[in-house]
Amino acid sequence: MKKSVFYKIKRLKNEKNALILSHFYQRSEVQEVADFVGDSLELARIASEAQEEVIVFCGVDFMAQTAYILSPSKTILLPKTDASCPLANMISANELQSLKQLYPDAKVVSYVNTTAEVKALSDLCCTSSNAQRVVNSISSNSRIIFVPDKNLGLYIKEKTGRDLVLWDGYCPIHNRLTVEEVESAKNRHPEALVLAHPECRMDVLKLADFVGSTSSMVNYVQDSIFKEYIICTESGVINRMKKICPQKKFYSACSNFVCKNMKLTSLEDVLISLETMEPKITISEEIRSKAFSPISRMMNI
Ligand code: CIZ
Repeated sequence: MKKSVFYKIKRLKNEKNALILSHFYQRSEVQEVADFVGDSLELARIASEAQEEVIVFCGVDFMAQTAYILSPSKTILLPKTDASCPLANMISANELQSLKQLYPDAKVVSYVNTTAEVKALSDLCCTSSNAQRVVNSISSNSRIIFVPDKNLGLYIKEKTGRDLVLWDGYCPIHNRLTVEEVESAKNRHPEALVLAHPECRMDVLKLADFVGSTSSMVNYVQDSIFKEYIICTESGVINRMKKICPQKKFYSACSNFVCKNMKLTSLEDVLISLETMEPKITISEEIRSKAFSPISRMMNI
């Protein structure tokens, strides 16, 4: 940990009345300097309820955009503008528009990992922790377009029995985890429970003892009496688990379970962002207000 940078950030944060939010997948030192560490929705909620007018969002672009959509009067800083989510970029607004034309009566549920423009064309948003509830909230007569993650979509399809129209999007990091890798981790750690994120492929999910979002995995390890876990999601979340359960053991399901976009933000970037009050997230009011509706509908479910 670069101590001088860390303390400069803490000082500047107070001077500028800023709040630092970090996603679970960020570098450990960035999680350490943050006021809150969480999933994208928890962080967007914290941002909207915060007294501070400046939010430094350490995550990827769609997360900072979600915070802006909920709190447009605040200054939302994303220290690295090139920190983007490959999954969110797998469907464009034009592609969703074309899909909607094929199924004009369908309701559109878009995963929170989407651009503001895609959210603006959606009826409801969902996260990996509430996708099942969101889908179940839609009348059983309605067809549902679910974008962009096909793995999460297949999992929700199985859980709800609903006939979802899926898109061929995926998180390249979760999607590349194989059954062989999980089985090899299980052989090395026979006492460990397997916790998997629903962005993993179905054959991997079948091997899991628990499937859930990052926050639900963190809550699970905190509440469970088991001592060892194989974690099938981006390895950054293991920092958090070790911090809250230092007596338990956590193993990444494979050797390089790392999202390079999530690891782009360094402590120096956080400091520069606080010094310059840049780069700021902005979204046109037309798109922001349209994107607000599906997020707020989700929050009311
Ligand atoms: O919504 C999030 O924060 C993501 C990307 C994953 C999760 O499961 O929390």
